[in-house]
Amino acid sequence: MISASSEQAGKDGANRSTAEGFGGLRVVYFESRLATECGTLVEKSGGIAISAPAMREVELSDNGPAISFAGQLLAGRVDAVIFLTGVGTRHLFAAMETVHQRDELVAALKETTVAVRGPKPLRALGELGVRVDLRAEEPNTWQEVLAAFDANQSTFSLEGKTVAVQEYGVGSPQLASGLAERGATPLSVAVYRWATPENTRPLLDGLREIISGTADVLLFTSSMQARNVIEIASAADIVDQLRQALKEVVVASIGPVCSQTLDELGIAVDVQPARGKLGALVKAAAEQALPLLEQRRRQAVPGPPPTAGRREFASDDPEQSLFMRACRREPVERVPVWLMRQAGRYMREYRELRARTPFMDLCKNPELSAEVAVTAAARLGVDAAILFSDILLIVEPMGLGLTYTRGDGPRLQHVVRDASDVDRLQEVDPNESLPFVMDAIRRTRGELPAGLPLIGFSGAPFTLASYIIEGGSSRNYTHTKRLMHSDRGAWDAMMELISRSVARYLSAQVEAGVQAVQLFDSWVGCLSPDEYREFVLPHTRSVFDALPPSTPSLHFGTGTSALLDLQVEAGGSVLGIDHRSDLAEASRRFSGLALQGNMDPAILFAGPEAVRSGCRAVLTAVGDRDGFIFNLGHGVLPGTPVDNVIALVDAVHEFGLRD
Ligand code: 1CP
Repeated sequence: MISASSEQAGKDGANRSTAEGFGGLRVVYFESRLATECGTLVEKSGGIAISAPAMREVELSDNGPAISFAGQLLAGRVDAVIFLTGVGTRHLFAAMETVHQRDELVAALKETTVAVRGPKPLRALGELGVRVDLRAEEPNTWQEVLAAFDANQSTFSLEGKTVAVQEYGVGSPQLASGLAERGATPLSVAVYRWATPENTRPLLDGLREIISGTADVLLFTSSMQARNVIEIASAADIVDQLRQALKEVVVASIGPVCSQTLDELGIAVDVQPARGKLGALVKAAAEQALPLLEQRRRQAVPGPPPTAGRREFASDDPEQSLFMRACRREPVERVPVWLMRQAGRYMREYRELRARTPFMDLCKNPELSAEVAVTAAARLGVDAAILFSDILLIVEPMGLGLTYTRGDGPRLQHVVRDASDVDRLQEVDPNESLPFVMDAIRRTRGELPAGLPLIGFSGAPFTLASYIIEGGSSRNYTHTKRLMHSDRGAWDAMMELISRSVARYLSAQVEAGVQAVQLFDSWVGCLSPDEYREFVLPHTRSVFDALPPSTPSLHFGTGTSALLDLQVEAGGSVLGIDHRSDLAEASRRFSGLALQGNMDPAILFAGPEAVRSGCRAVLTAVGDRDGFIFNLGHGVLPGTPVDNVIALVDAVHEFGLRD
């Protein structure tokens, strides 16, 4: 279980079949005392648990006076109740409601005489549905409370009565002795504050997740949590955004009292279990969340996605699009923008699909992968779509076996470590063994607006080799470098086989209908320039040389400041620049080439203003050069607020205009 702030690791890792329960949806829960239990239940039901405690932890025993008062009240042993403060009244109810139903308490209070000291407890009782019989005059001190009883002596005499006094903070000894003087037995009901938590950061982080659209389900386990959520959001000045965002998530409430409070606060409840128990709440939410989200999506999206009209297409010919013209270094009216990993877990639409379908199934299902690619492009309003697939699918037909596991990311069943392993590697005929990719391209192309270009892609030979040898993600690439430096023959044979497969794969994608292709050499930055020149460059070059010359080819790597010249030598008509490289310098140095990049994807976590200045900095670095495509320096990170991504695309549309 994780707190809202620290949840990060493994979110983009694919998981196995999750067709049950929450299926990977992100569930924010506000429970404090039973936070651990709640988190475990959520995770067992297939959800990603995000703890956002909305109340300070209060031991049940601290509320002994409140609980024992409730017992006496329900047993008919209390004749009158005096409520002194509004907040105390609410806290008293919150404490009593941990054991009793509000309806019972309100009914029992009807049998007593209810007095209030001033307008605040009067309002609180009004909200709770409690009738008030006596009201103290201004200035609302204990004296006016006693005076109110004195004035109504004919209808209610204090003589011999048990009078409960709700006390909050310091008690009121004068009121107690005044009651005793009139023959009553005062019963002090001390209420401890069910305060907002001392450290509100996890709660605020949780609220920000909701606002940025990265949370899917909320679990409220008490009324006070709902009040505190609104109180904290108001104090942080995010209450309006929160209210707006609450319409998009599934809200689950533990029972009728909590639901009523949510309703009073203007928060619509979607799920309420028959039994007001934590387990029942999580179970009901897990069963209903996905169908509810899907139903909402269907209602909200008649036909094309709502933002499909976010951009206009100057032409129905993708070859004439801003993106393609920028690839060819022709003049453009505006800098085009698309984002690596623009479709992924940071986007709610994707998470909903993924909750039902394992990642690999998604990649192998042309309808679904087209839906993901088209939805992402439309939602963001970008100038190019990218095929939805993964660079590693090609290793499966090489005979290596591939699975995706949550947290660990991709895993290969067999790895290549020596020459005999290399001998067993199979070259890939993409039309035969990856036909679903070609189907996905045809389908995506058919569903995209006609003028919007579609980018195909593959892993570059080195990055694929690193997975093939390491068996998954790696930190130091020790096995890879060992093979590279110890068995040149095996290394070259492997790189040649991979390169031929990649070249055929990309050419088949072009035939199937993509307008451009990108080669992802994501991990090549672990090499020195000498290593790159010696062990990688010729192979990468063989891929670019085999591609149809009229198709723009984008060559991307990360951590490549020292390798850029060599990458240019290896080929590609557009060079990708990551955020750690100096874009202005690259723009001067590679004036004969189109460039793509390079805003740091982490800036997308810093809010719309930071995003706008990050965008301007990138555009300033390239000035008015022809041949520039706005992108990030690496892919969109998991957990990125989708609104900030949209703000970035909008900013490029605004600042990227050319004369
Ligand atoms: O839903 C899930 O849990 C799966 C997460 C996921 C997604 C959405 C993976 C697993 N791959 C993808 C899609 C993907 N991968 C796309 C298409 C989406 C888009 O761009 O809009 C693309 C282009 C990739 C490319 C990719 N996969 C790269 C190169 C890009 C880069 O970031 O440098 C790499 C290195 C991969 C491997 C991979 N696949 C998936 C993960 C989590 C990883 C990275 C693991 C690692 O760190 O080694």
